[in-house]
Amino acid sequence: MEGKRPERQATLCIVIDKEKKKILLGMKKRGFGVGKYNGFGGKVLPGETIEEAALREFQEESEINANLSDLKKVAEMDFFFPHKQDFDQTMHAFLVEKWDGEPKETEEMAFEWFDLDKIPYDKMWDDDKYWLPRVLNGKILKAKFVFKLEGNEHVNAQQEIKEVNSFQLSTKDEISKKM
Ligand code: 6OG
Repeated sequence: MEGKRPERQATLCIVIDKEKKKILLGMKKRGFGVGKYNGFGGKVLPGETIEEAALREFQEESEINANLSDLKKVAEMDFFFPHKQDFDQTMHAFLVEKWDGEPKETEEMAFEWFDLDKIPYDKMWDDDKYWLPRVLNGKILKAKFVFKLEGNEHVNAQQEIKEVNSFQLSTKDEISKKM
């Protein structure tokens, strides 16, 4: 997986209730990916580590509390949109299996719990069906997805996924170099 990586860094937290075998997804009411089910996340801001941004965005969007130590990084994915390069971004995905409180609908997100075997991939980003099942099976992944436009939809045109052993925590220095 060589080559230039996106400058923009984004996060995604995926909440799993292991006991009930359910996943919590939000329907995005505005912004990038509106109308799609997804986990919770957004852009990394200057001065934040990726993990800090992941926790902040998660709490802002879901109003659920979690601790940094309960975020487990499970994937790092580079998304490329050759037809709209402004959208290019690296997304850092985390699993959250321990949290406090109930999700509350916010201005940005409405919520739904889905059985793990009934994840609505047809209403999610086109890449999710490739990586999320593997992450839910305990794999840790590095991936690259290239999208193309079909009508109004960004569809996956090309992909590369590889398994890794783990990720190191990010540092502020490493991120500020990219901003
Ligand atoms: P704002 O820029 O609106 O946050 N995101 C994606 N998530 C998935 N599952 N697949 C993609 O494929 C995605 N591209 C972006 C990152 C955007 C949120 O959407 C995620 C952020 O959590 C292309 O603040």
